[in-house]
Amino acid sequence: MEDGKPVWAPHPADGFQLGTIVDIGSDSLTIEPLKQRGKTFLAPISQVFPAEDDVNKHVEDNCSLMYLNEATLLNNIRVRYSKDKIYTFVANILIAVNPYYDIPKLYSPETIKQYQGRSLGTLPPHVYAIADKAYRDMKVLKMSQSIIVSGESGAGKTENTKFRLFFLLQSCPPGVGSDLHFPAANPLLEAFGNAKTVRNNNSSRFGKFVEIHFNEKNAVVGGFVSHYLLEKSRICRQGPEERNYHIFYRLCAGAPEEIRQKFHLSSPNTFRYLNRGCTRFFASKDTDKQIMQNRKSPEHMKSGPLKDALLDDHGDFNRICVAMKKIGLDDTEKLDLFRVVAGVLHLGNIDFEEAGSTSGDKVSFVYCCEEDLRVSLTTRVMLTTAGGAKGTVIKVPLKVEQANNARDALGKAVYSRLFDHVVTRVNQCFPFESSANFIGVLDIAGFEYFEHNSFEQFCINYCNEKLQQFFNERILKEEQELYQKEGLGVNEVHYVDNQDCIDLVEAKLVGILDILDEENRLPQPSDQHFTDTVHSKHKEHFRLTVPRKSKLAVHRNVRDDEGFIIRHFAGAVCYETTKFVEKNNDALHMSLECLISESKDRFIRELFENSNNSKDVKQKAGKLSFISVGNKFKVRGSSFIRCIKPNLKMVSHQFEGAQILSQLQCSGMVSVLDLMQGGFPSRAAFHELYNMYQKYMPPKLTRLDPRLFCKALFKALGLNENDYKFGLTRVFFRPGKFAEFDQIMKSDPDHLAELVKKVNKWLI
Ligand code: AOV
Ligand code: MG
Repeated sequence: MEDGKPVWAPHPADGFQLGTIVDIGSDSLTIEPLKQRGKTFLAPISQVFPAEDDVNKHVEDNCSLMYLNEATLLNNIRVRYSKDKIYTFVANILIAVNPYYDIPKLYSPETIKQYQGRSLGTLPPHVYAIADKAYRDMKVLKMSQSIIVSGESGAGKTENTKFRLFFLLQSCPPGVGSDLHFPAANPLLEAFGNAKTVRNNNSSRFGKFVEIHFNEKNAVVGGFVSHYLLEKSRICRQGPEERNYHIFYRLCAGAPEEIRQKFHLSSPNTFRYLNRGCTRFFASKDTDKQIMQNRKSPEHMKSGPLKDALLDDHGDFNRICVAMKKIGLDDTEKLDLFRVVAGVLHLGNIDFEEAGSTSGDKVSFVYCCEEDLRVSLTTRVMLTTAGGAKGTVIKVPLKVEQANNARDALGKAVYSRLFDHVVTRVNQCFPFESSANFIGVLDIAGFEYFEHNSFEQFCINYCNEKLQQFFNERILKEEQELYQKEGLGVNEVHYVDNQDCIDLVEAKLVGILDILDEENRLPQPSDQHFTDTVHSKHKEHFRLTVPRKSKLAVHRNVRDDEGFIIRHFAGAVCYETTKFVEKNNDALHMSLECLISESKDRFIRELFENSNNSKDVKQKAGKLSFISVGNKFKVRGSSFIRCIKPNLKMVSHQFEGAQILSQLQCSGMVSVLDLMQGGFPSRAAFHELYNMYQKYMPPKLTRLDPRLFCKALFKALGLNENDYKFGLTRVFFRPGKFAEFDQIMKSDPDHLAELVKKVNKWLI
């Protein structure tokens, strides 16, 4: 960094600010901000970065900047965002900022046409460019492809996924699958698997991997959706200002009168499973009893159903009915789904503390007779071995809290089976012929870090840790391998391997997941014992620490070590382990299992029959299915999209630099930049350069083969030999140098004539 030249220095709100260095200390710099002359502040050396000469300039591929660092990347994205250019490349990785409004024509059919069959980099960055590259790579390499999208909640993963699928379906030659009902399947999956959260009004609470299958002729022949890790805790309880899955409210708001009567539907605020996310009336410390009383207060009754101003539950109900019809669900199947949804709501209203509750009879229309349900929820069947009389059945009464838990476990089990069924049903509507290859699109919840983090965040962050590893392997390792293959003689590329963090979670026996499963098998499992075991098995683990008192105990009245901190690739997260055991254990106790298998409702029985009955398999289903999806996307060619949320308010035209910067850091982009800055981020194949420039060059030069052509051209131009390197098949450029070269070659005709003269002179 030169004296007097502007640099990027940390800024609390904007991420970075321009300034100049006025003094240099041993590990910090004194900076004078450009906007506040005369004032200075200290900044750690490691957080001050060189700025480009023109900070208002933006580039489509961030690698064509001279200085590749987090500050110039943030600035490039900022300038582009202000001009509605939400997509930016960093080499082959696409960064997508959520605009929070519809940018005119950005996704129009004309735009689709433009991007079909065009090489990456020839048109401005776009999600269509990534989709087209996947399709072309599949065709040329005859290999399945995956597109992996990540980013935090509300960053635009799901929207971008829809655009990509749409592009692919529009772009390939017509096959049996060209009328694939993906567009209709989406609203259905979202109705059952998405919910309003504080971060996103339409947050996907499950991960999905969508495959589009192609035949030898590259025509679409089928599709398949896999899902995993549906957030089950939401079914019974939601955080402040959050909602349960959309379908519950839509059914309450939009169902026609006959369905309302048949399923005893009323306004959402009369159901325990729906009314606890609303903090207007209930403080989170309220007990169940208080909540029930408040619910009957005149103030609450007046307010009407729990309605969100931004969500049109009534209209959305009609839209899912249309979608159901499109994918071929008949009226009976539709009613089956609605009946179970209503059943879950009524189940939630069963009270154990108040005698004479009337909700049991309503739930019985789905499950079984009221008496059986009551008995099964309040007692537990156990087999005794007392006195050698093996197999005597006794009924043990449950405490109120245990009965509440049994009720909630049943609600979660039923709803998650219902969701499995919806996905299966959606898959049945896709045609499926034998396919040659597929393009898979992975959309999972991004890294999450809240004030309080529980089992859900633990699972999501573990998935992201695995994705990050894959990203490292693909981007960083492959880069290194390419340098080697091309004989560039570049030093080893450094990156932080996160295998140790993954092992901490998934290793056999000693991994956190196995310790948790083991805890569940104990006669009296407890969160505290589980936490202690985790700490005792990993005393000196680099990735694991005991939270300090200040972190946990202050907020909740818990022992100061009830939890653990994991040092993830994207930062340390403190998990509170209260309820880990319960959340991991979705198994129903035996009497509920029996009850369900004898349900008088055919559909309910089927939901449970179809699943594997082995308890262990059931328990692990969520995790296993992720691991299998993990293997699916791993073996193929892949592209990455990093989605960015511009602000927490979820509004357009607002760029909150500091929190965007932290997303870039979390997504591993900063290590990519480090790699690029030290390496050769831009590259072009010899034959491409030859094709591009031969028409301007004298015949003597164009008679050379592409490699020699390039060598001669570079020499003739007098390019600095430190700025590029010749590999076996392509030339590699230092950051910013390809852009310079391109600038020279694209200059005006007069200049070009000069250039040709230069080349000619050199040739002689
Ligand atoms: P997510 O999938 O990344 O969050 P979404 O894709 O649901 O986020 O996007 C959130 C909202 O942002 C959408 O409902 C749109 O209103 C808006 N949005 C996103 N992308 C665009 C775009 N390209 N153009 C216009 N609006 C957009 V989560 O599933 O919560 O992790 O769990
Ligand atoms: Mg989503």
